Formats: sequence, C-alpha cells, structure tokens
Amino acid sequence: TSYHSKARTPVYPNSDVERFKVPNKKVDWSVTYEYKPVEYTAPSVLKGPTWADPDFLDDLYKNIKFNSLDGSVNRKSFTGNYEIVDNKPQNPEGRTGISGRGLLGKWGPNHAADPIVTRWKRDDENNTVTDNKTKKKILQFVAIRRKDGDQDWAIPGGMVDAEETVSLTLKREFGEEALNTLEAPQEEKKKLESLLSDLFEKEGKLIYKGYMDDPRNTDNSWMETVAVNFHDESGESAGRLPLNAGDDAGSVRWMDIRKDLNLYANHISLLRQVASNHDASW
Ligand code: RP5
Ligand code: MG
Ligand code: MG
Repeated sequence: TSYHSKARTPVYPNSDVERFKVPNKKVDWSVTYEYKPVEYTAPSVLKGPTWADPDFLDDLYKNIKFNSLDGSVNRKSFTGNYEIVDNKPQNPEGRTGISGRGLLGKWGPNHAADPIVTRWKRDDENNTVTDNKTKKKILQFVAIRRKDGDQDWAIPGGMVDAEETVSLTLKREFGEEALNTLEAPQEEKKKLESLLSDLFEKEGKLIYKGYMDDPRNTDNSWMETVAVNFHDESGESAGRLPLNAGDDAGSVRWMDIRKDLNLYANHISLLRQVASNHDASW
C-alpha cells in the first residue's frame, strides 16, 4: 500500500514551498528520522477567515477542544483519537514534510463530503455500453475540474460547514460545483433545487469514511471525508442533469470510470469501490 503519497507531493499546492523529503520508510512517526519539516500556513489562512481556526500563538488557540465535538466544529477523527504533540494535533497517517496548516483552516481533521453521482454509459440508441476488454458495463460519474493546485479532475466534494450535516454538504457541494446553483437566476434555482432533492433524498450508498490523502495535508492538518454514491440506474434522473460548472469547479462532465484515471487526492480509490459495488468495468 502507498498511503499518503499525495500528502508528500514535493511542492505544496498554490505555493512554491517545498516539503522536507519524507521517504516511504520514514512516513510512520514511530520510525526515527532526522526530520525538519518546513513550517507553512498559507497567507489566506493566517488572515483569519471565518472557516479558519486561530493561529497557534493566538490566545484563543487554547480553547480548541481536540478529539471532540467542539461547539459546531467536529474535531473527531474517523481514524480514532489522534495524538497531540507539543500542543498540536499529529497527522495519523504520518509525516508530510510540512508543519502548520498549509491551506487548511482547521488544526487536526478538516471534514469534507464527496458525492459520487453515477449512471451507466449509453450509446445513441440508449443502450448501455460494455468495455471490450473487461466485458463489463461502463459506469460514469460526474467529475469536476478543480481550479486549485494542478487543476486535477475530481469528485465535486467540499468542506462540511459549521452546523451542517454531511447529507446537506453532499447535496450543497454537488449543486454548487456541478450545477452552479450559486449563480443561477431565482427561477432556475428552484428547478435545480427540486432536481437536487430528487437525487439526494434517496439514501445513497456509503463508500468511505476516513482519512483522505490530499495534497494540502500537513503534519498538523489533514482532510477526512465521507463519500456517498448516488446512482441513477435508468439514466433518466441524475443522468439528465443540466451540468454547469460553478464555485471551485472550472469544468464539469460525465467521465467514464476506469482504473487508469488520474484524479485529485485519492479519489480513484473511492471510484474503485463504486465500480466494484455495481460490478462495473474497471
Ligand atoms: C478532498 O478535498 C475531499 O475528498 C473533497 O473532494 C475535497 C474538499 O475540499 P474542497 O473541494 O472544498 O477544496 O480531500
Ligand atoms: Mg465547493
Ligand atoms: Mg470542492
């Protein structure tokens, strides 16, 4: 297994900060290593937007309740209790070459949700399409192209806002990034809202809950996600959504799921699970 490799990409996203090199064998905190991580918290985070925690040197830092539900912020990790070392949360997956928060607002876990909306690939006659090699039907998911970092294609996920339930985040982020609900005119907004409700009211299938190997992760801040699959078997509901990129998405489209896709973070492993659940081509 090669966990936590995006969290060690040499140059930190949206910056020219180079991570201290961490070879595979030195990722684990229990392995001794002459380790001097580079301290980095992005200026956008240090500015103190509402979604960001106080800085380490701020008096308010002491009020943060790690490993618990801290007011409206969930600081629990899906990985279990994380260590607090020198008063800072320690990445449960190991070293990343950077200390501080980088682009992430929260010390410790930063919770996100990933809606994986799928349909079967169909030809002009509306018949499902089978892959020549695997002899299995090809599944498609709604992919967005991120505007940050390497502008990778990704699942249209996003951060769980304060006071928000994960199921609301799934629906809201899909709306913002794949349907551009934020910029839709009032009338249009209502229509999109009802399409979204149809799709997200049926219970999705939980794909994953846990640590996400994200290029923004640091030794003290990391992404965790809940990924849920919403599948349109007939292709007549989600399959016909009016895709329109918005917010953090530069483009959006239906993308064939295949094992050689090069996607953001560790999104490919979520799709592997989805393909397997549907016995789709992989
Ligand atoms: C990834 O970052 C998650 O899997 C999710 O897709 C995404 C959330 O961050 P933003 O899209 O809000 O930047 O780790
Ligand atoms: Mg978003
Ligand atoms: Mg997003």
